[in-house]
Amino acid sequence: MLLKDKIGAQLPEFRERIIKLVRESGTVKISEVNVSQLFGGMREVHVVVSDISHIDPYEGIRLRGYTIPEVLKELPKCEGTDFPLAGGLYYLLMVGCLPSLDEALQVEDEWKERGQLPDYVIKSLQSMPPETHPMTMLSAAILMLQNESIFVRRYDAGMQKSDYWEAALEDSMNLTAKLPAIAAYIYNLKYNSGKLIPPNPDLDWSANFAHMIQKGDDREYQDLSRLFFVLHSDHEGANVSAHTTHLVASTLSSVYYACSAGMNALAGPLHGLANQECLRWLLQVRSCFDSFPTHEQLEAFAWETLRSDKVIPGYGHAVLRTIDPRFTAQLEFGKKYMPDDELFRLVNLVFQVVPQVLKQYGKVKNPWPNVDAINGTMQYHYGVRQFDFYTVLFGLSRILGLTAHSVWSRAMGLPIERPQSITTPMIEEYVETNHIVM
Ligand code: CMX
Repeated sequence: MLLKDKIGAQLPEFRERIIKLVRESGTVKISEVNVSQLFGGMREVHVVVSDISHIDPYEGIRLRGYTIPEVLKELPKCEGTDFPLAGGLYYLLMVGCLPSLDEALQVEDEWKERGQLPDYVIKSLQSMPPETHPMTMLSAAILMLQNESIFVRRYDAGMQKSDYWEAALEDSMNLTAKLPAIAAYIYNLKYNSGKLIPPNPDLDWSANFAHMIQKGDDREYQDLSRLFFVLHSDHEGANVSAHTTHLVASTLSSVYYACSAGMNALAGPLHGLANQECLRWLLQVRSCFDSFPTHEQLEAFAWETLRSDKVIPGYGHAVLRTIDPRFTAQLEFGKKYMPDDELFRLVNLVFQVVPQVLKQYGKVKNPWPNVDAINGTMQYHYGVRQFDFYTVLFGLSRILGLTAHSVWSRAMGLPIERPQSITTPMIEEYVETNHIVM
């Protein structure tokens, strides 16, 4: 397999670098933690190593060193579209450098060979109550695939530690190959014909998802899928879903167990679910006014939201301190393909108004839009209007990053993660005995 060969070729030198770092500089301090950070969600504490991506607060995400505009420009595309192949993106995340078109297509072909869904997954999804949240279905489907784990089989047969990453890669390829069909089937079961639509072998991973939810004829929606899946693929290694996945996989649970856990984290309203909350908020704004709101009306509505002790979804970020470039990329798409769409115009107006309101509000560290401020609007325009499904789209994309982190964690031989907790009296005592003014 191409990815196996490419990763394998880097490993001897990479492992040497880590051994040298730990041997020669093992006691050098990288990060410290203070009392506010302990009670404040460990913001800015470096807790995990990952080379897949990194967020610069003022520039946004870099995937293997490339900014979002660079990734969109440089990754290979298939004929007839300006948007990258997910196979090329996966190569970039896994291998660390840009692939050729041929290499990107090899990953796509590998996915096609591994995409078949086991019958028991289909039947289990069918048996779930119709009101089940689609994220529950996604997480459950991934968990069920654990049954297929090559890692588990090889581990039980006595696999050596230095080979763990290869088995994790096999599982990752199988899981990522199957996930578009799973996500599409969840969509069809809940909101469409209920049909299991087979993938079209002539289409790439992203466009195939569009095809399997019966939007394959819409070239613009195919392109939006290609864009969306690149933009949401990774957001460094310590966000909640990535860190959850990493933590679970550090016990040598398989990629399936770990990614299912990661999806459960993504399902929270402060993380991936903000997607659906944001569109709900925009629709509330629209329904509140007889005609398109003015600047002043929207400003008053935003204040109303804040006064009722709610957050304005799609704005703010734990790490970013600038406009999310993933928001900007979709804004550009919207300007080109849906400039007159009413919700899209509303997204633009909110973008003009809300940052100023949040700045006046005072306590928000980042008043700028994150990617969720626009995601739902794009989908809504093309008729994917079931907003509880939006986090599944996010999860389908994020699986690329989660699995890349997992493979590399095993390749680096990282141990089980086990930080330590501390009690409140212990902190009080520590502060007291060190005569630190509280
Ligand atoms: N509207 C209102 N208040 C907000 C806010 C927003 N959009 N963003 C932050 N705040 C508030 C916080 O709730 C916090 O209030 P308290 O001190 O009363 O608890 C205060 O401002 C400071 O928060 P912060 O340090 O700026 O932000 P956090 O790192 O604590 O939280 C995030 C980050 C994303 C959870 C927060 O900005 C938020 O809730 N935004 C809206 C939901 C959203 O868009 N989530 C998607 C994020 C993308 C992702 O990671 O998936």
